[in-house]
Amino acid sequence: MNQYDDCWLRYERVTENDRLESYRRRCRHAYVAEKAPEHGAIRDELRRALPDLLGTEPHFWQHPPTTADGFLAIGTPEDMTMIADSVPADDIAELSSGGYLIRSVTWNGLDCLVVTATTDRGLVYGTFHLLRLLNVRESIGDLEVRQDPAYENRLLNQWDTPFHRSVERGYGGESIFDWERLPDLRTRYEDYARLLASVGINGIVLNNVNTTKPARASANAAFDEFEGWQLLESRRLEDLTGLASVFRRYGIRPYLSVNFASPMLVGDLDTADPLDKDVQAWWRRKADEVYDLLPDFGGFLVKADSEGQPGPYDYGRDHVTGANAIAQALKPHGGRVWWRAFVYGSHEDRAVQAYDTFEPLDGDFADNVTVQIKNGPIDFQPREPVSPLFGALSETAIGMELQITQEYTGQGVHATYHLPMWKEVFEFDTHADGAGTPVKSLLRGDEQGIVGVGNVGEDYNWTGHYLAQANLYAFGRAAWSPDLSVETVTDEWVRQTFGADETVGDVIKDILRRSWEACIDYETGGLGLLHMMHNGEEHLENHYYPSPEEWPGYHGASEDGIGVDRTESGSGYVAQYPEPIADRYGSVERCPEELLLFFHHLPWDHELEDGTTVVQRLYDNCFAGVDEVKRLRERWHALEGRVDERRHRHVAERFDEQVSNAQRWRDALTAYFREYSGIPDERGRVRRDE
Ligand code: GCW
Repeated sequence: MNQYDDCWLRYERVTENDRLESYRRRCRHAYVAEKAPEHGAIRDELRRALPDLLGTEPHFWQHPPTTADGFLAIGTPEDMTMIADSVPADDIAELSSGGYLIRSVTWNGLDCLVVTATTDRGLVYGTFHLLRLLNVRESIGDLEVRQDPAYENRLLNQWDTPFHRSVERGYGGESIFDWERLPDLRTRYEDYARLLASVGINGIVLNNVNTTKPARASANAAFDEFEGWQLLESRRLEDLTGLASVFRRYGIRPYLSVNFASPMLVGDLDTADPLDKDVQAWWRRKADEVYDLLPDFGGFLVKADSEGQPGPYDYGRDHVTGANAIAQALKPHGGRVWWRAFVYGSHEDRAVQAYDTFEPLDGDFADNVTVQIKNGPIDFQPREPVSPLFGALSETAIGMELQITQEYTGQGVHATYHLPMWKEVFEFDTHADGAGTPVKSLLRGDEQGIVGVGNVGEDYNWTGHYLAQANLYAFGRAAWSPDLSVETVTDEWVRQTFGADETVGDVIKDILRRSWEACIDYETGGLGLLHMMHNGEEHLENHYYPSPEEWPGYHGASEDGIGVDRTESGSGYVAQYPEPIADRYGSVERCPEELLLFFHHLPWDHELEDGTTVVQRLYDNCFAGVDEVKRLRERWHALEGRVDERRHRHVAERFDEQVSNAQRWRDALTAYFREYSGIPDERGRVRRDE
């Protein structure tokens, strides 16, 4: 990675003298365990970071140094007696797997720093945490950091399409995985593993959940021949071993998306019926083979009976039967099936489907099945209510799927920061266990966790847009600790990525903080409308441009009003929530304004709380969104000369495109609302579409 494109892992020379001196005293000499692959990764990271930060090569000692000023010691107490001697066993014993402790200690009269954990992976996280502290110039003279991840599973889902180098909904360029050349490795794999481990991600699903060509016409011709299921073939699995070992050094376990019909596609059976004994035996043999090659394999991710992917319905079976047939094969190896709840069905209102399908199955899934649920009931829209499945599946392990990539939020062009949205989701009170049961409290435990659909690709800056790197960073940090505030995470990212200049930091934080609401305003009008996107033929147009006329079912515009009635008189979706949520959303008066038209179909001139009509608010919000983006662009422009030219120009150009696209959204939406409602904008800004 070069200095512009190493995202937040930039190690710039410490110029503040007192800091430099104290960092050198404790970190120039290092005593690091040497037993596990993770220890090698730790040493490599120190070798990269310390010369850049401190201006001197680290000296690695084979035994605890006695002549140095002080030193950095990294290992478990079992690895090194120096650590066992300097940190009381009880302090370490309580750490969870993945947790770590960083402590300033005095040892043999020397000022030392200890990074310790109960697992090697914890040491990796602790090392990156320490480097983060150095990167943002924190004092380390009196450190006492204790961290345990909130969730056991913090997974990245790559929607990379093997053998075609493309990434479904990826806007950062082609897939970084060069499947044809495996087992050959690229240094980019290691850099990617470093980025992921530095924010605590511990598993990666290497391929797209769409493992066969969807039955519906694909929006991108390049997807038309993909055959992701082939990764389960023996020769392909063998090719994966080297790639897996790169990730293993960073504590990241490999996973694969598999096709439900694999026994027929990969094997030579003539059925994939989950109740068929040969099918079950086939899955067992395949799982044995996978674990033989990849001992730390995490499990299979399955998209079944959704968007053309095969599934148990093909055999008249339900999702439990389908998932459990695969889970039994992974069970002896400690592997897990991640079974997606993103399904369609007979319901006219798509929002109803996931709950309607999965809630009746609660309690029947095998204990090594995790049901993976998107944050909202539709599909990663700029804003949706939280899926009612959170809280409804009390007897089922669940995972929450978030989208890091900006499929519906401006793709690789718009600056749209997802953390504020995720934070809202984490904090949403499901009332599952009475008041005070936020989503974030429902995902703990060994079987559960957080999943993010990734946003990296071959682009030199990884994510297509420099500011989109923040979404990847924030995902990892939020999956590690959903309690961290938006302010804290954003501040960490900005300081590491753009340095210590406070003006720069403040502006970028402000841009990020405001970007999501701005996007909601110009892409939806902000009252809970969604999916007014163009489903264009061109890959990069798909879900990018406005096209409210294309999917009227999603927003319900008609001459008499707008919005979708999801109350009892409509699709009944609101009843999937427990009280008092159902009551709140079901009432026009009490429903929060930002979701009003998601739940209610209302007359265009319906008056909102402050007396403004629905249509006027939609107009106003669309205009406000554009005005906001223009302001954010100005703020960025003012950083010229304070941010390096390369990144400044890149983001400035993106902002120009974003402003013009936001205007296009505004004009298309407001003209559409004007046309249907017949009500002019009070402020005379909206023209009728001729
Ligand atoms: O929203 C849709 C996306 C598809 C995606 C699907 C899913 C991977 O537009 O590209 O397919 O969701 O989540 O399975």
